[in-house]
Amino acid sequence: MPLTNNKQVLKFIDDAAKLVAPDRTVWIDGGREQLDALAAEAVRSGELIKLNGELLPGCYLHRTALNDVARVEHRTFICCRDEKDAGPTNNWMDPKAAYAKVGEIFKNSYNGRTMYVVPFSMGPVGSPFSKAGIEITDSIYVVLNMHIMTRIGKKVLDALGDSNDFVRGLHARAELSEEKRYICHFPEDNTIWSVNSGYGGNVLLGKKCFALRIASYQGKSEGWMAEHMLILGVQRPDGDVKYIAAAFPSACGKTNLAMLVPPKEYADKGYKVWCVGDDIAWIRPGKDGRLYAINPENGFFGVAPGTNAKSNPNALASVRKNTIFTNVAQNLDDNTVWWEKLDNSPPKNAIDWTGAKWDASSGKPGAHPNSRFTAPAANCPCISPEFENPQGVPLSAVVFGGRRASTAPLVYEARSFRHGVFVGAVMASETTAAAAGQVGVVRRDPMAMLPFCGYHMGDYFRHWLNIGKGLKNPPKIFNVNWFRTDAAGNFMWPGYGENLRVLEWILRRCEGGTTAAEEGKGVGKPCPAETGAVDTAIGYLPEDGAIDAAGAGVGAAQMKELLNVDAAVWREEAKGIGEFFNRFGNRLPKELKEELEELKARLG
Ligand code: SAT
Ligand code: MN
Repeated sequence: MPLTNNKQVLKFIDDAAKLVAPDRTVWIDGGREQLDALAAEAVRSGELIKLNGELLPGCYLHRTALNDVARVEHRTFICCRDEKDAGPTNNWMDPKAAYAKVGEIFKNSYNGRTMYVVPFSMGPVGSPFSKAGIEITDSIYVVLNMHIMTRIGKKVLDALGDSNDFVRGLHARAELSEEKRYICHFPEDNTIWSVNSGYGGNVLLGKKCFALRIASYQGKSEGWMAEHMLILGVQRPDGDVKYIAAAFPSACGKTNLAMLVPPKEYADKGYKVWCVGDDIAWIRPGKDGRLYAINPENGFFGVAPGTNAKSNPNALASVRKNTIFTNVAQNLDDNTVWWEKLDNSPPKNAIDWTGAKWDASSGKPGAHPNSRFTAPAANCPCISPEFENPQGVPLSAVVFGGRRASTAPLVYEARSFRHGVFVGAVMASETTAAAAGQVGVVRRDPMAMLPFCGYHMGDYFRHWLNIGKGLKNPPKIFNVNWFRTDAAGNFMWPGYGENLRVLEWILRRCEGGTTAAEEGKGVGKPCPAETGAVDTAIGYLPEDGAIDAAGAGVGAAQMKELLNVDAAVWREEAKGIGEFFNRFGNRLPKELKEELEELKARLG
């Protein structure tokens, strides 16, 4: 039974059904009974394995196909009418050609299968930030993940009413063929087509496909921003909470930072960190001239390996119930799960992510490096009381960061909002297992949006600058690098909870600092000494002792190394930035060219 009379919704479902030809159609109402029945069916078919009901109540394990373990950027397309609008950093296909080509693959692909119709909301239902979508899928795994990651069911259709403002998502597992795998976005049609994959980032269409690629396009015309950012609140001893949004590429520790546990001395003083989101932020200018952010998701799709009691106890607590694990190892002795660095005692009697009998002494990993947990946000012990706030939280700071063994110091502050856009635009990071392809190669990843911007990246930079110009009280912009290594290749900064020491400096800087009148000029001004920063060629760096590093076991000499800005290395960096900028031709905002020239001049 259809759950709505909305004519455009019904037409979308009808057209899809004609194409994929399912045996039957099931509307997902969001009720517990239906979801439990689907989980039971998936357990019977082997799609899910039910885990130990006492130790991990409501939890399941899923293994993807061996060729289907990460996002596939080379098979991801932006299908807008004019190729130029996709820009130099996206793959492009003509929409007509894409509908025809991928339509052939979808044709009759649901034969013998059920078509699930999943109405979902990105953002709290009824929030002015929120947007509706409908995902059609033939996978129960997708339905159950969408239930955790978004708000689903009839309430979404009720809120949508007769409106045509919803994103149309169509997904089919088909044959899981790599050669015929396509993740296509039609921003001008509010449409996403994903075929031949069953992996999260390719098939949970509310996530990267909608909440970043389509939403970034919507935000450009509607005056808001969709960003690959975590959102966290730092509560200080006086009880005041300040919010930070931070962009890092996939698998660079966004979930860990978002759920940070303060070091003991900070906790004792009364510091606390609240998680609003770990991956995506939708950001709008508020009436007071500040930026406000919501997390459009309702759960966490986090990387499992490396998650442990030290790196992220809050994530561990979040995955103890009602969680779906993907591609981790299964401990057969107690029917629980395990992944690398969870602890030092891998199970003796286990099955690895490929489904084979596994012994840690083989040297092979038990869990795939991009194995994941899908956990409800409500499970997180530090979930922010503002998580459901339909108006979002006001941002004091925006942080960009990458994984770089050298070059980028532990932290620096942009000289103005305009300079901050430059700092985000030239971000670079080493690639990770979150996407198919080589790992550990440094690439430019502007604002961590390289794989997620649904339109021309030059226009995206322009949009950032425009948003900034309209703000009376813009957030300050920073860059961090937790991943700098010494000559022996060891990380120099301890990371995890100790990162609060850096966030604390960032927030102190947000209290002093520039005024709105100075914004947009792109020129540095001497930064007030009482706020603890020194003016350098690349931006403001913490002055000696401004960050309490000793408490983290980092001595003065090491801190000096962590904050070192090597002019020769940066002159090389500036060359690389120039080459990168050349790719955008005349769609690169002139302000960013000016920023590069000013950086070069400061470097000498
Ligand atoms: O695979 S996802 O795109 O969902 C997660 C990520 O890569 O950031
Ligand atoms: Mn991500």
